[in-house]
Parts: sequence; C-alpha cells; structure tokens
Amino acid sequence: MKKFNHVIVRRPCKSLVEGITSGLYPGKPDYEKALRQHDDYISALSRCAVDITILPPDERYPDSVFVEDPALITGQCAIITNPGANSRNGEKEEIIDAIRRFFPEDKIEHITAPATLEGGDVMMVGNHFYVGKSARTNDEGILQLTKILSKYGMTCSEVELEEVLHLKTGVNYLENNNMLVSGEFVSKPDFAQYNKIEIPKDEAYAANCIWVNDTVIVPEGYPSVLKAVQELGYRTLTVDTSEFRKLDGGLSCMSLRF
Ligand code: CIR
Repeated sequence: MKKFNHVIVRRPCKSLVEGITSGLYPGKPDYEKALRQHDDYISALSRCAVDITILPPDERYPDSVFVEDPALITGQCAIITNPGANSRNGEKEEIIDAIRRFFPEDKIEHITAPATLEGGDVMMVGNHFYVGKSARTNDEGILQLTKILSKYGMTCSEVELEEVLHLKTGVNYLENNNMLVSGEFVSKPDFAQYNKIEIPKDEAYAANCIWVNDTVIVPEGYPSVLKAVQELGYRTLTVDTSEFRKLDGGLSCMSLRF
C-alpha cells in the first residue's frame, strides 16, 4: 500500500543545543551525534519509496529540525500553521517555499493569529484529523483548522491533552485501523474504535513511530514496541533518536510526509 510520495526534512542546526525542552529526557543534544542520527533517519526514509526534499539548517531556529510543526499537509491542501511556541513561530515563513514546490498557491492555507496550531498536535486518519488542544494549539487554532478542512471535505475532532507536549507524542496511527496509544490516550473514548496497541509506560517515547508506505519506523531501544509492531505484520526499521529525544522530539516531528 502506497500513500506517501514525498517527504520534507530539515537538517539540524548547531543551535539545536538551545532547543526547547521539558527536561523529561535530561541532557543537551550532541550536535555531531544528532547529525549522524539525522543521516540515519533520512536513509531509513529513503528505503520507503518516497522522494526526499532536504532543507538546509536554519541557525535562527534551534527547533527547526522538527518540520512537522510549522506545516500540515493533507491529501487536498497544505496548511501553514502558526506555532504556539514564540521561539518557533518564524519557522512558518521558512517552510513555505518548500511547500510551494508541491502545492499551487490556492491550495496553501494559513492558520492566523490569534489562532495557534502546531502540526505535532494533528493526527491524520484518512480524511479525518484529530487535533490536540495543548499549550501550543488553542481553541481558535482548532476552529480555523476545522473550517479549512471542511472546505476540502475533510473532518476534524478535538482531543484534550493533559500530560503530553503534542498529541502525537502519545498516539500515532499506523494505518489499517492500528493505533499506538500510551498514557492518557489508552482510555480516551476518541480512539475506542481502533485496534489499540498499548505502549508500556517505560517505552512511552516509542508511541511516536511513523508509518511510511507499509514500513513502520520505530525509535531504537524500545524492544516491546518493536515486537508489537512487527507482530502486526509491518516491515520495521529502527533509528536512534536519542539526541532529539532530549528536546522532546520524536520520529514524526522530523518530517512532513505526503
Ligand atoms: C518543541 O518543544 O517544540 C521541540 N523541542 C520539540 C518539538 C517536537 N515536535 C513534535 O512533537 N511534533
């Protein structure tokens, strides 16, 4: 099953070490190691039948490697978000040229102030989008997103977040009705209809896996999650993301897949 043809990533910048962190995973990222891990991430993606656009590092934005947040790409349109983190807000201006390579201007939508929204809070399940209300995504952001999606015949529902940074920090869809759920998402009625794969607490970070054309990329070092995903029948690849984890970043955060 092929769904994605394109991936956009941005190389980590040296100022990555100053990126935002909750401190949940202590330590400062090692830049050289982060670069090697990013190389490995790109090479895993290149094994999933997609073409990859690699954007240059942008030192002005320490968190700019996390390209998932300033844009959301759907089957019908691209949406430039309005990141809720002040230090990241300008990233929206820097992603747009890459988006223009794939979408005409009339298919590029914008979330605008006072609305805030980050792509990490949005999970696509077919033509439906779950959106987390978080410290980064506000009510107005959800409202604007809902209006944009409905214009293209797509739907949206809100999920209240209690513990995690972004929605996809804790829940990710692997297609074929399979959903990885951790922590607060295990019992949320929003996801009752899916085949839920419950992530053990000590492997919570690995709830953030990505499905790319029937391959699932799993972060390295999470054996129970790897086994569970393999038991679902997917081909798996693993990538070490330890340096990005120190900034609360996971596999989905580092690419736009469409
Ligand atoms: C941030 O706090 O914005 C970054 N340090 C991590 C962003 C992770 N992105 C994501 O979950 N989509």
